[in-house]
Parts: sequence; C-alpha cells; structure tokens
Amino acid sequence: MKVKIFKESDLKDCIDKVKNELGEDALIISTKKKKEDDGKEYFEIIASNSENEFDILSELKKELVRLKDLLIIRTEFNNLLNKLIFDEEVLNLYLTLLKKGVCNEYLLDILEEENILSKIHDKRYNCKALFMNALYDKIEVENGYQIMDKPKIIALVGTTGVGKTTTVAKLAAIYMLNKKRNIGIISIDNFRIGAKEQIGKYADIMGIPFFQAFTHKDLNDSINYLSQMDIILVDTAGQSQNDKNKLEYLRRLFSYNHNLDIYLLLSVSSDEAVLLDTIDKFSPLRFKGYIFTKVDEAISHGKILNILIYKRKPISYITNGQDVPEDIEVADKEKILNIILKGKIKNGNQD
Ligand SMILES: Nc1nc2c(ncn2[C@@H]2O[C@H](COP(=O)(O)OP(=O)(O)OP(=O)(O)O)[C@@H](O)[C@H]2O)c(=O)[nH]1
Ligand SMILES: [Mg+2]
Repeated sequence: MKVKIFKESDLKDCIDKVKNELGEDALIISTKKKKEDDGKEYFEIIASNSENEFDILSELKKELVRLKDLLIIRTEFNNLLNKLIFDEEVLNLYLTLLKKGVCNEYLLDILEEENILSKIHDKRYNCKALFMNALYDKIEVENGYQIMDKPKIIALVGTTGVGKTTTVAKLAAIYMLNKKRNIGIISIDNFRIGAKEQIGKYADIMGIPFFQAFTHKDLNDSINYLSQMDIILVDTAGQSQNDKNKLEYLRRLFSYNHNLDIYLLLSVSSDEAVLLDTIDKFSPLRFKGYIFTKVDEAISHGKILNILIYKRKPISYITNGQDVPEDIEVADKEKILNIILKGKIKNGNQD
C-alpha cells in the first residue's frame, strides 16, 4: 500500500494528479484546503493506491496487533531482566545465548524447569551452574562411534556440498591412524561427475579399499568384500532436501541393511529454517544422529542448541575446516556449548 500527499492550487488539478499517479481506483483519505506562509491557498489530498478501504483497515489492524505483541513481549522481557539482574552471571549467560540465536522460548523453559528465577535470591544455589547443567542436559552426544559388531557400517547423508565426502575422508583417517582400525570405503554417489575420483583419491592416499555401488546388490556385494574391516564408511550423493526421488532411492538402498547407522550432516553456516526442513525431509532415512559441519564458517551458532532441543538426536562429530584429517572433533557437551557461546571449540580464532 502506497500513501502519498498531493498539493495543487486547483482542486481538479490535484485530483487529476492523484489519479495519474495512483490510478483510477485511488482511495482519497483526506482533502483539505490549506494556506501557505505567504497566505496563498492550496488543496492538499492524502491518497492511497489501496483498492478498498478494508485493505487500509486490515493493514492498520495487523500493525496494531503487532505493536500490542511487541508491548507484551517488552513488558515480559523487562520483568525477566528485572529478576535476572540479581545474578549478573546468569543474566550475562542468558543474554549471550539470546545474542547467539538461541530461541528465547527454550531459554525461558530452561529457567522455569530449573526454578532459577525463584532461586536467584537464595545464596545456597549457584544459579549459573544450574543453568549450565540444564544446557548440557539438552545436548546429546555420541562421543565417537562404538564398534561392537564388525564391520560397523556408517553412511553419511545430507544436502549437496555439506561436506559428506570430506568428512568420510577425515573419519577414515582418524579411525585408521589414531585408533588403528581397518577401514573400507563405499561410494554410492553415482549422480555427480568426479565423485568417484574425489573419494577414490583419498582412499588411494590412505591405502584404504574402495568400492563404488549403484544398486542394492552392489552395496551388499561391497559390504561382503569388506566384511573383515572394523568400519565401512559409506559416502552418498548430495541430495536436495526437496528431491523426493533421490531421497527415496537412498531410503530403499539402505532399508534392508540393519547393521548400518546413518548420520545426517548439517552445515552450521546454513539457515536454521533450512536445516529444520532438511531434518524433516531426511527423516524417512531414520538417521541415528547428526554431524555438524562448517562450524568455522557460521556467524551464529545458537541454531545448534535450537536443533538439539527441537529435533533431539545425538551429535557424533563436528567439523571446522577443510583440512583432512585435522578439522574434525568428536562431539562433547563442553565443546558444543563453547561453540554455541563463543563460536569456537577452544582457542581458535573465530568470534
Ligand atoms: N569451511 C569448511 N569447509 C568444509 C568443511 N567440510 C567440508 N568443507 C568444504 O566444503 C566443500 C564441499 O565438501 P564435500 O565434502 O565435497 O561435500 P559433499 O557433501 O560431499 O558434496 P556433494 O557430494 O557434492 O554433495 C569442499 O570445498 C570442502 O573442502 C568444514 O567443516 N568447513
Ligand atoms: Mg561428495
């Protein structure tokens, strides 16, 4: 809706001007005869291009509702701050989490669950510790992969470019070099040109057996060839979360293999709404947990906590750069909270 003020010494000229600019259906909001400082008279018309009066009224109504909501939020927020101000540490923690993009509703729930607002005046309680512990409780981690039955099959899935292939290479390297495990790699990325070369090159450098699978039978055959390995890592093609066919293809490919754990990779540098949508669209694959990637590229990391609270699943690893194998860390609660609060795992340069 466009509202404009028109001025002319002649009323008809003024109306013509309104119609020329805002069209025949222009809505006249007011017409006044006014005087300039030098006493010269003129007409002032305030008009809008809105098609009917109801548009303006409904716009005004919406704006009023929004202002009322804002007033309520502000009053509630002030009340909350007036209480939190008695414990500066709790107040700072709350404000930092808000600033990092953690959803206020979740924070209010935590404060309420822990009764922090009523304990804040009581010296017997360390409210910051209570708050921190409640935050740790919301973060579920898997602390690396436990290998019970050999071979443990781990498939990485996610949207295009999220870091699946690089993460497969990082995992292969750390499990082989640090944990002295036998590793095999299978790629079922048959959609992208060069996919085989990319992961095949990593496998070659590390001397790891590598197979490519296109069908369910290929996958089973490759798993059989690699049955003596401790871990088989499966790299998959990037899927748009909106490409139902490719997601269904993957779901069917994996559906008969009960010994396989699927992990969904989520890039922290993506928008939170996109990540939540990705989680929903990939849920038919029944993935076991998350790997958060590109922690180093993200500007705000509060979305990690929002996702863990809203779509509760464990995180197994976080990746924070392009270097193979250095830029990967096994997830632990303290690291994740550090990332959320400071944007870094320990003493990196971020934030
Ligand atoms: N900054 C940063 N870059 C990363 C990270 N992980 C991967 N990358 C980069 O992201 C780009 C894509 O990585 P890939 O591993 O090829 O991603 P992918 O999910 O296999 O991609 P598709 O197979 O095409 O879907 C590469 O340039 C990687 O070096 C990370 O943690 N941080
Ligand atoms: Mg890839």
